[in-house]
Amino acid sequence: MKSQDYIALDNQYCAHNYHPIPVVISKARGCRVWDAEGREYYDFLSAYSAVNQGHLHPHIVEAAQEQLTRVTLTSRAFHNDKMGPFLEKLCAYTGYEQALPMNTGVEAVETALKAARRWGAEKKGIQNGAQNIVCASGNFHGRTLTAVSMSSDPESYVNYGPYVPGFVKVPFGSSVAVREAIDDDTVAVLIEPIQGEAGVVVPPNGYLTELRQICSDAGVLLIFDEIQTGFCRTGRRFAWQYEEARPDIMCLGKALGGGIMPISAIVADRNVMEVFTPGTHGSTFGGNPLAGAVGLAAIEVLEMERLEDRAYVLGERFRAELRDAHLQNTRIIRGKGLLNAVVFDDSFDAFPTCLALKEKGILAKQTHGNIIRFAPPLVITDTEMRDALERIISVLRTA
Ligand code: IF1
Repeated sequence: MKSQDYIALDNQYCAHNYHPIPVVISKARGCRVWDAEGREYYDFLSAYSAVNQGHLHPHIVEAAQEQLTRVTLTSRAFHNDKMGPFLEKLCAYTGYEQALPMNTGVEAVETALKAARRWGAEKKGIQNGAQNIVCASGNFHGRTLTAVSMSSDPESYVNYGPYVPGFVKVPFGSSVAVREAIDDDTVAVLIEPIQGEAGVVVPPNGYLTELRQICSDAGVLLIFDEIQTGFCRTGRRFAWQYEEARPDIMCLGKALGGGIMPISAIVADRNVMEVFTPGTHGSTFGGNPLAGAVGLAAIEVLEMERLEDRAYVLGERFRAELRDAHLQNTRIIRGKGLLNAVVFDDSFDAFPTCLALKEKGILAKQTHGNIIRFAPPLVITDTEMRDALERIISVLRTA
């Protein structure tokens, strides 16, 4: 079959909950993908930062293949011999005492919110039902009813009511607004260190540190959603590590799965994690042995190849070369590490530019109409980056 045949099948049998770029990927390796006709592209989306280690990294594939000959799913009704070593590595890599393994990113967010609400009731004595959590306008935390109840993007929440109560939204980037929103019933503050879907919005320097101090002073939990910014994407292991702002809970996902399968988790110290007692939270697949083997290998790749350093250096070069190109209708070029975005004039529709990028062998996706996110796998080589930049600049020059 040809690409258009696959697209026709998708249109016929899949709900139309996306408007994809018209390309059909049938093979991938590293930072490159190939379509059904064998045409090659650079992947500059990385499945929304879930493929930081590159497509089909040999070390991760080998771990998956080995585990597929042993056992893949046991449920947490029994122990297995892969979850413990995986979570030991995850806790060492993140610097936290414990982890709670789930599957998708939004499940990690839901787990963090449940931990915070229960911590508030049981440790702070807040009346159950009165707990509130401060979040940021422009946030994206997933697609469940709780997550969209926090959203300020109508596309995410319209007609999905009634909404989950207990969230107080404040402008992103203002620590004063967070301090003023906290009251006696506040149990936590939930923030993305860089807002991905909002268009790679980087907060002012010091914002994360101020949030840490405000939460410590007020006795509320600081939760960072590092599902998209985590695991070396922004040039540090985690985006908050550009500052002194260690959160009480980190939500993790995407690249934790090594581009192979959904793996997510929250990490926290025991004083928070102990709110979960047997039977009070769970998941059929959370902590399964295949995820344990894959997640461990995914972290090993980040360490062995020091991908945070690579992301930092290549990201500096990416932004510098785009700025030096003096592209006429791009207003802002922003990001950290290899999580970057080009912001066009407000009225600009970036979808045709994404189509032109595709014709030049670059796969990227716009967010909110006038913003294109550029996020290649962190294993992209210097030569590949140079080639990709030439193609991107040649298209943006005529956008
Ligand atoms: C879509 C983008 C959107 C996330 C953060 C939690 C989750 C995500 C910071 C939930 C997921 C994905 C979801 C996907 C598009 C993509 C995305 F920002 F990455 F581009 F939508 F905003 N926290 N982001 O970014 O993780 O449950 O999906 O594993 O829903 O369209 P998930």
